[in-house]
Amino acid sequence: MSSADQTGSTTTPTSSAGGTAIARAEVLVTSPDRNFVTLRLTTADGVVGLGDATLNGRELSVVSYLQDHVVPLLIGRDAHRIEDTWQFLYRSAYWRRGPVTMAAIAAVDVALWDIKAKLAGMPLYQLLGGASRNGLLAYGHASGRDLPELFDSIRKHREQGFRAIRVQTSVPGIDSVYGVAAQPSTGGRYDYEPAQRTALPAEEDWDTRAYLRHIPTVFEAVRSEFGPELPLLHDGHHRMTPIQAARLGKDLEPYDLFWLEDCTPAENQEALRLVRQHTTTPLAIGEVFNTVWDYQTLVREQLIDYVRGAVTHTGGITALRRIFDFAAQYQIKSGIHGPTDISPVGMAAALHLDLAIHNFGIQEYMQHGARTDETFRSTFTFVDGFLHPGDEPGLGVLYDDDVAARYPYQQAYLPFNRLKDGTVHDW
Ligand code: CS2
Ligand code: MG
Repeated sequence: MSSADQTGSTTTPTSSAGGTAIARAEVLVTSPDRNFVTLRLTTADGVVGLGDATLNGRELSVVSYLQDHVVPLLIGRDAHRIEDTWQFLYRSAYWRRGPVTMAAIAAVDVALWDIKAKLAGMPLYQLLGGASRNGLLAYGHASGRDLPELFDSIRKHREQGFRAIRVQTSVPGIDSVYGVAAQPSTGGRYDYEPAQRTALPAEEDWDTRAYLRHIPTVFEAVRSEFGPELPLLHDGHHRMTPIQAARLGKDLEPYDLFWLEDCTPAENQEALRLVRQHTTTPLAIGEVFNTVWDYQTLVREQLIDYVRGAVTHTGGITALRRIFDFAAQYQIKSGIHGPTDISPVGMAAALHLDLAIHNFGIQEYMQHGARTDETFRSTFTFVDGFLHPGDEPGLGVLYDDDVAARYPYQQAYLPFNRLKDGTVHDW
């Protein structure tokens, strides 16, 4: 059964917009290697646009938001009116922000940009101002349960062409740590996927003191094995307090990180002042944020160096572009979120935006599995460590309904953490 059948679709005749009126809006759910939610808009003239609406572990909430509340508003609207549609969806709901709302708006926004670029006969980045560079530096995810396994993973990534590498390892005394692949990658592809297809979320354990003691020793070993040149990144996944984050940033300074990501749960933006006062390790934040307001203090006070928002979770290209333009005034660069839970549609949107903006920093690239690539056929390339969105009109992604229909939705949860005494901790 195709996921379009599962969630239904709506078709109405065209309105005054004529051939560019949105005639059909389908919410598609498929689970090739993991769950993906895609919005497909079709104009009266038959031009198709795709938008990613995947919200890891909460996928069906966005399906409902789109299906029940947004699709009926889209039918008959002129697909050309991207800004007006964005403002209408954001303001008319009255209830603002939030990951479900902003993922739904993002899907509409990206699908409309896809349509507009196809109508213009240009790759989307041309409509965003054209290319500001030739290719996009990407970082891959290396991990290991111990140093030999980690070194092996770093070598495999370098063989694949990666010129920047995120490093995550197990920590002695903790059973299961964020970002460490359960088994070493066999085909060379990093296969860590935190969401698990289970009825309930898996429970993991955590000990911040053990982590803080261990991580600097890992980076010391990696630098002495691979030398000073290779850009190295690390993700703290929101687990530290500001003072703990300050200490880690300071301890990592000798190893010259490209960035330390999500050192604290950053809803409390002011808390980053304390981290910043103590360390020159560059900071990246924002994968769980969904509007410019989440960055207001972080950017204006230059408390971070990289904005990590995803096109998919930040209201689309229209909204993320504004966040980047705001950040640019403070010499803050982009580092768009690109894990496997961003679909190839969301990834393609990110690459078009990356190519066009001036303050591009780096792009996360985790690489989808073969079944996902078969479901979403995309034109983007990864050559010599650099990504490029390709030059097909639009986003450059095709959704194959027949392949998608083979992989029905499966319930999946992200794991969660408890400290040794049983207290729930940030994951
Ligand atoms: C992450 C993600 O890519 C990253 O930096 O922190 O792996 C994140 O855990 C998932 O996207 C959650 O959905
Ligand atoms: Mg992260």
